[in-house]
Amino acid sequence: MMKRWQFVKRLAPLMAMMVLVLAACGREDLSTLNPQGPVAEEQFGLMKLAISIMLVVIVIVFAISLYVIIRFRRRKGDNTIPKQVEGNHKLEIIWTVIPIIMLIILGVPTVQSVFNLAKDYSKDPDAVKVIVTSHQYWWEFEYPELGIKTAQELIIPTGKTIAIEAKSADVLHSFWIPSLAGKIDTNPGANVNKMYFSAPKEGVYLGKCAELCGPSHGLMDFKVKAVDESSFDRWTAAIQEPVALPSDPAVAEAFQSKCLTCHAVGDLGGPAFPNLTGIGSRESVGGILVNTDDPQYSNEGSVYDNLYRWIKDPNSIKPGNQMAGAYDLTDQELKGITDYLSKLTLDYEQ
Ligand code: HEC
Ligand SMILES: [Cu+2]
Repeated sequence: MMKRWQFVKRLAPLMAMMVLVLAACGREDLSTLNPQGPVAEEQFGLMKLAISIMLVVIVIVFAISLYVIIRFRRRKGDNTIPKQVEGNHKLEIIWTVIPIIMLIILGVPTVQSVFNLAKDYSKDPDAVKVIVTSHQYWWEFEYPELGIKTAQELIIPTGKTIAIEAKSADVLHSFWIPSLAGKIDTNPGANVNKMYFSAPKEGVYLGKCAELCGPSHGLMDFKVKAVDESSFDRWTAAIQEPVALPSDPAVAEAFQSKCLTCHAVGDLGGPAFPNLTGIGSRESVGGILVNTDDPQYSNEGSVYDNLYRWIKDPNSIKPGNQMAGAYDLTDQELKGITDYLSKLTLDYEQ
């Protein structure tokens, strides 16, 4: 008996560590257990139901086992063989019927939710439509009705239904915002997957690629930023404004010939790569370097620092990304472009 307690004691630190590790995941809101919108709440409800049913089963089975083990244990000096029993109709019916009832209790709401969450809002005039295209290793967000294309940060108005149509530009990825909605695969080719969600509360929600897609799969983060409707309207207007080139002609030249060959800012440049309009006021650079001056986040820095790190050596941040090695910058060009981009902000929040 003593030994067993020591075993539990030894296990305790490990358990405590696991609690800490699991709690640390919660900091970034990468948890389905902290739903922030109706879709995630519905999914969480199903999880709770399934876990409750399993808990009831576990408790009853363990209680019966314990009772039997103790009550009918072999006592000292008792060498008789107990009565052998084979088959019991009553018991067999009970342990067949109870699981069937449990499966019905679990199955009916599950099927209901499956249909509920498969609703198609892509033709709903009140919904905000977004075409999501995944790339190795970034996310493109197009608002077809507003004529806007942006990247890495999905700005949405609170309370509105967001109708997502998702596809991939290269390999299979999966679009997942744990605290707002379940995930859907983004497929290469013509196959478009749909889902919807909404965020009643303003805030920044972390999104992830949930399908192993290459060496930087684990870094393929994005943000969903929910703002009130008037801020959203200001954002949609601001992001469509023309943008001026860097004022220093040498920096402007470098930016045009080395960056705008791929990227767009305002009405300049190409549409195929992440649109950098407003990059200075985004929550992150590359979806993964969080812009903050809070020393609590050790791996992150100010917008300027993050842009500098990224532009200087994108491969060191996201190995194998498509920008790596595409250009050479002098120190002066690097600083000039970083400074320019860090001030390329959109003023839409109150
Ligand atoms: C060959 C095309 C290409 C060129 C040239 C290029 N980039 Fe990029 N850039 C990309 C791609 C692709 C990404 C997305 C990488 C990822 O996250 O996987 C990116 C991402 C970025 C990001 C992060 C975007 C975001 O939404 O957070 C910044 C900032 C950036 N590039 C700046 C620059 C600058 C400055 C230059 C010029 C010095 C440049 N890029 C040149 C293709 C290019
Ligand atoms: Cu991916």
